[in-house]
Amino acid sequence: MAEIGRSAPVVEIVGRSSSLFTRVTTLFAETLGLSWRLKPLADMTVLDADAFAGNPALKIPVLRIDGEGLFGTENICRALARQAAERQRIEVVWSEDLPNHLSRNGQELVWHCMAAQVQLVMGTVIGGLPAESPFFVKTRVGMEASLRWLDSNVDRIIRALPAGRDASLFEITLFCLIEHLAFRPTVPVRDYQRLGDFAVAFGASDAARATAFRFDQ
Ligand SMILES: N[C@@H](CCC(=O)N[C@@H](CS)C(=O)NCC(=O)O)C(=O)O
Repeated sequence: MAEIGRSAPVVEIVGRSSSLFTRVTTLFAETLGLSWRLKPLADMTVLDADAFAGNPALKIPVLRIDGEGLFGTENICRALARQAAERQRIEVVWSEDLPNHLSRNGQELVWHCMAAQVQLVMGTVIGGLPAESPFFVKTRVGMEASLRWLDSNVDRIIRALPAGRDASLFEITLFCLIEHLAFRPTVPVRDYQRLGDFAVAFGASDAARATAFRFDQ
């Protein structure tokens, strides 16, 4: 990847440094050389949309941009990429650029596992609901099968990504998922050798280190 310079204007993301979806956006911003700051949401359990920067779904992250809140991680990443592209040419690989059904399935399963991880954390860890409930058992079974699938296919998917990219949504979402499973364990990850290798290699970048999960916000 080419060296990307750092921008002057600061991008504000409402979220938490412990949040899986927030990390995708901060890692995106960092990778694309944008100066960003996190406006922490103090309590994920509040029911007031104002606390979530106006997001009625009560979800983070939200990007504050043009005097408005932009909801949804992929929307935010695209807005960040547009901002970065105003300064220099960048190559980002989005879902529509994935070259085959294998890689499109891979992106779908990453998004699925991310949503499942949020359900497990919000339900069993923060909500204190029983982990043996059939709802959470099915969530874990589906997630583990998806992780096995990703472990078997990650190398082929990454090999098929366009060369010369500055970033890909697939790699950034997958990396954040694998790291979050280690940070907030819900299903065991030690058996996924290829995913582990990918996360170690991807996590060596300055951008990954600068956005590490933390419990303090
Ligand atoms: N579709 C949303 C999902 C975001 C999401 O699930 N965020 C989690 C934090 S990682 C959240 O807000 N959880 C609070 C909750 O589910 O109540 C997006 O793409 O941003």
